Amino acid sequence: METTNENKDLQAKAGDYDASNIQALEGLEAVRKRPGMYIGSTDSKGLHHLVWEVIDNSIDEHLAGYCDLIETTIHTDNSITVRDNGRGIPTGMHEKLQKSALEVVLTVLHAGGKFDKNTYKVSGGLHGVGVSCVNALSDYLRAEVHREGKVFEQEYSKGIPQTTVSVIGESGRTGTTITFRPDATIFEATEYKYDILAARMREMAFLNKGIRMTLTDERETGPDGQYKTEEFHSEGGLVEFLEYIDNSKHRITESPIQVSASADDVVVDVAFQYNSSYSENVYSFVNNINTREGGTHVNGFRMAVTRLLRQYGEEKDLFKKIKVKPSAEDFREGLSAIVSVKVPEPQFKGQTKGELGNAEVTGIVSRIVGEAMGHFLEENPKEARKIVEKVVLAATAREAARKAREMVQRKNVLTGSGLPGKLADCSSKDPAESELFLVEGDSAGGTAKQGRDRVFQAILPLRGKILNVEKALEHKIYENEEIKNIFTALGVSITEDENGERRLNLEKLRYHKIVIMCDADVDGSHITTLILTFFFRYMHDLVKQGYVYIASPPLYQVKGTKGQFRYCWNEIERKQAQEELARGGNPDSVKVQRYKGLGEMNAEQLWETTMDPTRRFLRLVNIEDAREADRVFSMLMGDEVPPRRAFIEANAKYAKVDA
Ligand code: 0RA
Repeated sequence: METTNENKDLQAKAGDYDASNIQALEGLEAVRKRPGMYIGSTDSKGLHHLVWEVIDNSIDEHLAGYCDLIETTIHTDNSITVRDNGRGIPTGMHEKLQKSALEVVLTVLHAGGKFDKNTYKVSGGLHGVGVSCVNALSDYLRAEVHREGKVFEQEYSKGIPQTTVSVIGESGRTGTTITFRPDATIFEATEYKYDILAARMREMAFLNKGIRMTLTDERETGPDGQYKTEEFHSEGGLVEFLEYIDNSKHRITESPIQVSASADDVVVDVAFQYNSSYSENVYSFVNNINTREGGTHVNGFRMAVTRLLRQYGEEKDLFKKIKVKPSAEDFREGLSAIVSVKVPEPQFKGQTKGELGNAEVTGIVSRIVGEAMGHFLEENPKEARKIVEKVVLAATAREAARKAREMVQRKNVLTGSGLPGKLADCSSKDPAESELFLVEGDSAGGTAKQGRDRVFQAILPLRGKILNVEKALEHKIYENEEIKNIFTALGVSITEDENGERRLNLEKLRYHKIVIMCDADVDGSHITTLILTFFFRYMHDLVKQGYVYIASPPLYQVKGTKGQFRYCWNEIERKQAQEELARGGNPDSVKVQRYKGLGEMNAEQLWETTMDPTRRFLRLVNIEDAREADRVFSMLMGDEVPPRRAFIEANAKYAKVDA
């Protein structure tokens, strides 16, 4: 047979095609072999990451001005559908690779980014690896594209095409729909958590104003027979975000200070305000990703605020009342802010890559925020004065707190060992194996003392409501008996450097597990929230380093007729135990005891259910839990009534179950 030039061409292309297929397969094989390298982990976090990977692409379409709706559905088998109304993934022939662009996007690592002009992609971070990773890690994936009047479809399994790209109909709209089911042989966790998806979508809606995101859970049907569903949408953007996080706080300025500007390809969006609380609350983002540890953008923001306020206060001679110079920290008390930047090539630092490293960003943010702050102070002299008065108050309180702290610390030296009288210490002196239980109430404290293993478990009973940290001034906190006991029992102290920055000194920490043990009822959970709030505000590093835990006492004891019994931690276990213990007998003879408080258990029961390391459940508290406790707490205890009422009403049904 004769070989024409045309045929040669085709053969050459077929050769390229094979080669590109092999490359794509090798790429996706690498993702399956080392998924952690691409999506961080294969636990619940990695599982949820797959959803963000897909949604990020739809958000990119929004940023490019083509998409205003992203609908996400969790199906009963924990597969996910993300549907957007963007341009649709291109379906034409990719010249070089000789296959549909759709297939390229779905099989070639990082291919998504090569196509579009959007420069605000995340590199170095975990997002931005591309839909192809999701494809590789799914045992089923289907892509449907509406584009150029047609509907295209292709199906995959573990990244391998099961069909070619085919036209299955006509369409009058554009958009992409991706359905995927994570491969259960790769992920340890396969269950999607509604709350995790909802929280991040709420955040994305605030950060990308105008986008409409919906979340539907087909695993849950309401009383009306409809699936559980929610819509996230914000026209106000960062200002609304700020209102959401500061919801229960009493703000001292009329409306937030806001700035959106860009310089040198860095886009800066900031909203901030002062409230009457004592803590700083800065949420920061780079390319829509939360930078939990801040970084150069946050530094630039803080520098600008401090610089402008200091200048203003000095010019107007407003600091004359205080003996000490206001420290940087004094300018941050009661400051709430959202700092969001878009950076073309972000460098992430730190162990969790949660900190922006790009040095050039500090100056850019500082300049932009400084300018906006300058205008604000000039145009709003009344508000400016209120903010500076707050700084003066902070500096005064810091001075009083330092004196109070020194008193406490000096006293400890005078009383010898300095350990609180109420502490039942353990005999071990090795912090790594020692545990401190903070127990609500003297009576439960007594039971815990009898039940514990005294070699490595110490007990510190705390009386009732310790102290309302929200309202108390800092020096009052150090004067509070229970708080002082916690400090001295733990062996930690707070020191202040020459700039007025406070540090928690953990060198003499006496226990590496600090366990909060409260009743399993509404009061107990309030006290847990209160203690967590205290830790969040005053012992941040303790939480950050993973030393703080919450004990989980059982909710029920189910007793059979022959003396057999089971402890249960939830409703499912209770039902199971009731069925099992009744087996063959009369279900009514099975007795259920609801433990309302720790006091209803004897020492032995408390040991076997809640304290024995081989049988107990301890929940490690992370900084997000503590931050949420702080938020809930300011809502419950703060001075704004309406949000508190709304919260209590919304949670009334839970309160009843617990009561
Ligand atoms: C490559 C190029 C273009 C868009 C996309 C990919 C795209 C990917 C996803 C993933 C989920 N939804 C998506 N929407 C779009 C640009 C398209 C063009 O230039 O018309």
